[in-house]
Amino acid sequence: MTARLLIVGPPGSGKGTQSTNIAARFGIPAVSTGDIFRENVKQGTPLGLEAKAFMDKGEYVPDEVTNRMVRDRLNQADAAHGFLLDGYPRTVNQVEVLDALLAEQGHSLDAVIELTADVDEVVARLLARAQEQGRADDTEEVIRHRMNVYAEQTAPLLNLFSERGLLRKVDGLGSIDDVGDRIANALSDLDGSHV
Ligand code: B4P
Repeated sequence: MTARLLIVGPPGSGKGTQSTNIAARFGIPAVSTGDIFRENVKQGTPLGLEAKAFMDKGEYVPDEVTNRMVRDRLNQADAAHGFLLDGYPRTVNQVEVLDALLAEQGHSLDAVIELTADVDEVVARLLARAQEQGRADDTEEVIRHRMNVYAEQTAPLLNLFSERGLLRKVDGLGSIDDVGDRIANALSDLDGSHV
């Protein structure tokens, strides 16, 4: 199946958690910019060294670096028939770069999933993750900063996707399975299935 999808939502709303299932259903790769950065940090690559300082503070990695990385990833063979982008685009500049890349390929987006969740719930989730995984950006202070960065730089993009008729808003509160079912319903016209 061909599908070009985005999943957008505040930190901790469940983007990464839901992405694998959605991507498997459509037979497309889930591309998480956060995961690619973390893998590079782990391997100690130049990209990882550059990204780490921003990530640890809860800041966005500069657009130029992020855009280059996504362009390379989407030009790989497994993304030729579609992709689910998790955590990209997050800024106006990133939207412009993605638009240009898709236009070059003669493609366009099919849908943008917006996962909603209130601040207290996502902070609680991320603090729970901090206990399990010890991510450097999961301290309460950095989490609250990431929420502010999201509100300032990424939330405004949702209007833009709404104006384009692409936005599918999904309640991210509840069990992981319930949220997964809601997403499946929201996308059912794209693959003809119903939950
Ligand atoms: P990300 O990796 O995207 O981190 P995130 O926003 O916190 O979301 P994540 O996917 O990890 O969490 P999820 O909501 O699934 O970004 C990290 C950093 O990378 C950014 O701060 C930035 O520095 C950099 N970066 C990434 N993309 C960038 C870009 N485009 N431009 C610039 N910089 C960029 O889940 C969170 C937790 O909630 C999990 O523990 C999960 O188990 C739990 N959870 C999920 N659903 C739940 C549910 N229904 N109930 C209970 N718990 C749930």
